[in-house]
Amino acid sequence: MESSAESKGLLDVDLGDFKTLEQFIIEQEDRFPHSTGAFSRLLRDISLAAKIVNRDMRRAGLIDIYGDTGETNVQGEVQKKMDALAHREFVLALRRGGECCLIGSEEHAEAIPLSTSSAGDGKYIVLLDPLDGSSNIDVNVSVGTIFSIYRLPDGYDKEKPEPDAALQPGTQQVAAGYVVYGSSTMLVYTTGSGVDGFTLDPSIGEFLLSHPQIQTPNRGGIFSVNSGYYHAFDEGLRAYLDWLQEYDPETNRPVKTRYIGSFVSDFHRNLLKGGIYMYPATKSSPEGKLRLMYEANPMAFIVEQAGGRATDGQQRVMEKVPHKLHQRTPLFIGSPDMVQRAEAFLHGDDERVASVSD
Ligand code: AHM
Ligand code: MG
Repeated sequence: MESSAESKGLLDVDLGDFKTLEQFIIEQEDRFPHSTGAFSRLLRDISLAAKIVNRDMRRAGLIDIYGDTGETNVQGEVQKKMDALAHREFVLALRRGGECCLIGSEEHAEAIPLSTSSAGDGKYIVLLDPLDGSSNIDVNVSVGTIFSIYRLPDGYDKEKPEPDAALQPGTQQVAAGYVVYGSSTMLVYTTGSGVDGFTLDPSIGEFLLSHPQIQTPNRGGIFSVNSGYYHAFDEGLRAYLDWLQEYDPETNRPVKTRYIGSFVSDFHRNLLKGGIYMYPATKSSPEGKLRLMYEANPMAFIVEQAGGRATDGQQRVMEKVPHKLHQRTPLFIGSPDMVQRAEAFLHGDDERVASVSD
């Protein structure tokens, strides 16, 4: 006799054949015969910390972790309890794992050397924003973690790495990723062979491959910027924002605005749907707001691997030579045609503006 599941066609749906993040990483690693497994273990440590942060966040309203710590971080920004907690979880997981010898975190003034344990090789540097968008956390808006991974360069001692070992251009990244704690929790990362996305299945506590080989559309219908600062933007950018909002159905304008104010969430949506995210320089913040090393560079690596583009308005973000850990940068990132048009407007180049296809 036909079961009710069969009669509803449920068994045609593939409910179980998912690959876990760990299986995926091991498969990738098998492609490199000389790999030691250190990188796989490092990603495992990061994903473990992400699960712990996720767990705490899901209960944040029930336990006393909303609100501020009463401290300001190195950026002079009010530190949220969740910022401090997320920072701690990532540092603990990386220290325990032993594959990372130096951590740079938004929540700590200096890069933190980790004494490498016998557990691991300690040859990687991890730069991270443990909880991006945390000003949104008390009101239940999606936030995220951003991470960027480098190798410890030759000439540095992994037992005592100098903090400047972290100051490498984004082109040197070995991997980069983010976790978005949204309506579901997703981990998205690249090692330079495309971008893969994993969704956390809370019932089994595993990230499962749900978005293989993400490609961002060449153009999209969304722009994301804090337009409250419109009058602080330079002329070229204001012209671009005006252009996006003109009525011209033939070129699919006006373009919709979506701005959560949580970079990971804005970026994730635009990556999947197509769009541009901008955090430009303003008169009072000529370097913009976002941090080069653990916000802009990792997202630039991801977007480029997904077919997109990232610039500071003058140059490719990943080619910028960093001079300090908490350096800021203006950022224009997303679908390639949209970013190219933004660049043309920023340069006041009418010919280039006209040459970008709609
Ligand atoms: P944070 O790392 O301290 O959370 O700051 C970065 C955040 C981004 O997530 C977000 O896109 C931006 O700051 C929002 O800034 P603003 O409120 O100026 O628009
Ligand atoms: Mg941030």
